[in-house]
Amino acid sequence: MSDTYTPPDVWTWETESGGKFASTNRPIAGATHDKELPVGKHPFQLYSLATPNGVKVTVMFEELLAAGHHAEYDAWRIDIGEGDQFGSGFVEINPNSKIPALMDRSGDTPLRVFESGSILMHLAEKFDAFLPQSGPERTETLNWLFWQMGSAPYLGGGFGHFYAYAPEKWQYPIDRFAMETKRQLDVLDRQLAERPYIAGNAYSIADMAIWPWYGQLVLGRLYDAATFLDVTSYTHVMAWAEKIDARAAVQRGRMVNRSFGEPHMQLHERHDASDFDTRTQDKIAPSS
Ligand SMILES: N[C@@H](CCC(=O)N[C@@H](CS)C(=O)NCC(=O)O)C(=O)O
Repeated sequence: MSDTYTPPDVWTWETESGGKFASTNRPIAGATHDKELPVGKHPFQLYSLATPNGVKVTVMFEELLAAGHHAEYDAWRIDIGEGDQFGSGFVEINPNSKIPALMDRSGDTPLRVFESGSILMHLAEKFDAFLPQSGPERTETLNWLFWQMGSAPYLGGGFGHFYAYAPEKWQYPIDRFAMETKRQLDVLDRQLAERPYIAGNAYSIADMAIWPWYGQLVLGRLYDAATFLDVTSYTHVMAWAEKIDARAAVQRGRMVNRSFGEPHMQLHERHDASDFDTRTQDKIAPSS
């Protein structure tokens, strides 16, 4: 990394920084173009993409449905590579222009919910599921939910960015964020050595928040970094990740709003439970 850069007195936005996603990065908030969002027939309208933050919420919906709750939802795909998150309709729901964003239309007045942790809490409280109503178990679940919200940016925006997406490999940031990512994995490993799920004996929104990042990391699905980070040494995280991965609702949740990977795993939009059988990309756009 060059050691000759001297920051100017005032930073100005002059050039693209390079690297993946550079073309959509901007130093200003707000909409770049007018675009209304579609609205489907169900009480919950989700606007998202199958990144780890998006998967948290689609897993929650599929878990709620699997548990018998009336949590039917329409899931619309927001292509963040194309800048859909800067459309006027999306920005009205999430002024931070990031997926996932939810419109809860189940009440008299539509309610916007953004930030994946806020969405998980909102749904958990609405359906009284995957989050104890009170007591130490509730506090512990929220401890880990908020741990994830604060920690994952070091994994994604820090380690993932410099290891996989930056235009060049620079040792300083990779070392810094690999160290922090491994420390976080060790935090989880020690926690999971003592209990089956993150917050105790019950599967909860804390697992749903943490698994898409740290579970998928140790399963080798994030940044192709499993060997580099020696993930198999975190044996309790590995066992927990595999256990969660085997859940049918998790397998369905991973497919929703997904537009990469194997065609049979991609369900671009989800409007009905039957879509998993009939509307995956291998079925609606079979390669010839
Ligand atoms: N703290 C937010 C983070 C959401 C987030 O970073 N979403 C990313 C995809 S994983 C995104 O929409 N990026 C688009 C952009 O930065 O323009 C949450 O948990 O909901």
